[in-house]
Amino acid sequence: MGMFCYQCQETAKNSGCTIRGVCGKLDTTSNLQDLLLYALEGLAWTGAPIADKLEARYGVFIAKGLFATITNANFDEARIVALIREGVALRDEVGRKPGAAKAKAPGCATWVPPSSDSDLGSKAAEVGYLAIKDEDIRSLTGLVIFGLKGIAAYAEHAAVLGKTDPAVLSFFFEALAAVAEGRSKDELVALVLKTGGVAVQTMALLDAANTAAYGVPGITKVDIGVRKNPGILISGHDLRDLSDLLEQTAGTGVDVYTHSEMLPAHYYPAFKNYPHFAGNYGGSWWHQDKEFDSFNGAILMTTNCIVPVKDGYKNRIFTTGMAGYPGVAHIADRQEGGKKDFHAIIELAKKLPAPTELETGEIVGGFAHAQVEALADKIVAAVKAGKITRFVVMAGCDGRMKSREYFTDVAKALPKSAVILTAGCAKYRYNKLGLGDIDGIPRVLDAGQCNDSYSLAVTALKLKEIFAAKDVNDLPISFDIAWYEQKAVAVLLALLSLGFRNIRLGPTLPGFLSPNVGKLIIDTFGLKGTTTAEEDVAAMAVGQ
Ligand code: SF4
Ligand code: SF3
Repeated sequence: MGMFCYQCQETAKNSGCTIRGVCGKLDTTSNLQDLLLYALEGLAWTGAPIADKLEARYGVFIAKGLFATITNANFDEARIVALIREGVALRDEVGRKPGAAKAKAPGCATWVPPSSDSDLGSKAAEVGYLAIKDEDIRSLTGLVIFGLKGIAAYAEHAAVLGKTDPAVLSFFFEALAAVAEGRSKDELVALVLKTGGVAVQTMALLDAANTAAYGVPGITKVDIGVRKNPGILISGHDLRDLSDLLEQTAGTGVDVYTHSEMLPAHYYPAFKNYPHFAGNYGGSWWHQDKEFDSFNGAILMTTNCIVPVKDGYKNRIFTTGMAGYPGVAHIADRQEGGKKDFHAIIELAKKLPAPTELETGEIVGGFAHAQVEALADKIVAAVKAGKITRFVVMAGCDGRMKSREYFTDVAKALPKSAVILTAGCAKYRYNKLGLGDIDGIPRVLDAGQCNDSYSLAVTALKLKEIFAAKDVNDLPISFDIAWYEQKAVAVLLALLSLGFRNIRLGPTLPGFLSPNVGKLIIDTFGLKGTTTAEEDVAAMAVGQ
């Protein structure tokens, strides 16, 4: 049948997956995801003229729909089909009022889906990225859409905690309506920049939502060993799911462990009150095929990254929220104001053996902006004394490619006077190396999940203030970012919009950047690809 997807760093030959995703996504699933995007564009175009008057649920639905198409979030075609049909129904419910806009309705605004689900996929070839013939327009459109997907994930997490920002929700309508109508290169460049600004706003919203709900993260030691009780391993980014699960597992004899992107949950005061919140098990997302096996207990995926599920744990893994995988039990959404019902996973966990030990020891994290500010005096003194000579922001994602060993090599090769600021699952490339501390300040400061890259930007801006620097780029800060999926695209656009320049991005530059668009970004923002650890560490030492 064929497909085309080039949204992530592992895309085939850094140009596009065309037969089956490197991530395991089938061509049929990929095409349905393209069609979901088309349905969301239809809803966005129809609602755009009245976006600021629409109930928040329409914008939140767009966020959910976009979130479902993020790399490694949802492989379940039945769920994608249901979202397509709901998107079209919401579009028709909103209805564009006559005279609301002079523009001719694009196809997505009038498309009537066939009644049979099996006929849906064939439409995809007409609406996928390759339908845009000009490669620069396609590239810029991709940048907007992929950035928007990342924003959508963060907006959805905030919405789950009861926080929405009308400006962010309106932007989903504005941006997708623009994509539906088609724009010139210049207009798309402006839209890309605006997407970065909205990404900042959304991460700030989520930061506020998380801290309002669960407190301000602080320095925390997290156990990486195991206990003797049966356990549930929770992964992904959704803190409210964790909160409900911790509450419902209390006193059941089942411990709760985090995996991958859920590790930073340990830094929040609200979760420290649970004695059965045992620690973190294993590493980043792509190790799950082996680590879920040896965990022995039940597993809960709240968001991406889920990878093709192995038989060894197929019967003890559950998805919830926007995550999905065919044949895997899915835990339904909570009712308004209620809690999710984790009864089934808890009952299963009780019958399963305790986890097999992978390692012992502790890792330290919790350096979100408030905690770093609390340490500001110490940090400033270390900088003034020449004990800290450089901060290297190494936030982002992890991934399977061998070339990502680069990030471990950089961490090892940096001078002992360099402090690494991190967030996201990229941290697993160096957070267990034992890189030591500088006057009690750990050399790896983990701010949290990928969305907490916002915290790193706030920290950098705070340092600018403290050192009375004219430009944030005059500070001794270098950026060496690992990217993989579309949240990292949102984070990158956010950093560019905040004025950070000369960012290194690896292990490859995005395959969706056409030569012209790539050159534009390189020339305008000084973006560069990673080379070798030795070369890049030497360049960063002299501020390049
Ligand atoms: Fe390929 Fe990445 Fe798309 Fe998966 S998400 S199909 S690996 S480009
Ligand atoms: Fe990771 Fe999937 Fe990007 Fe949230 S868990 S950073 S890849």
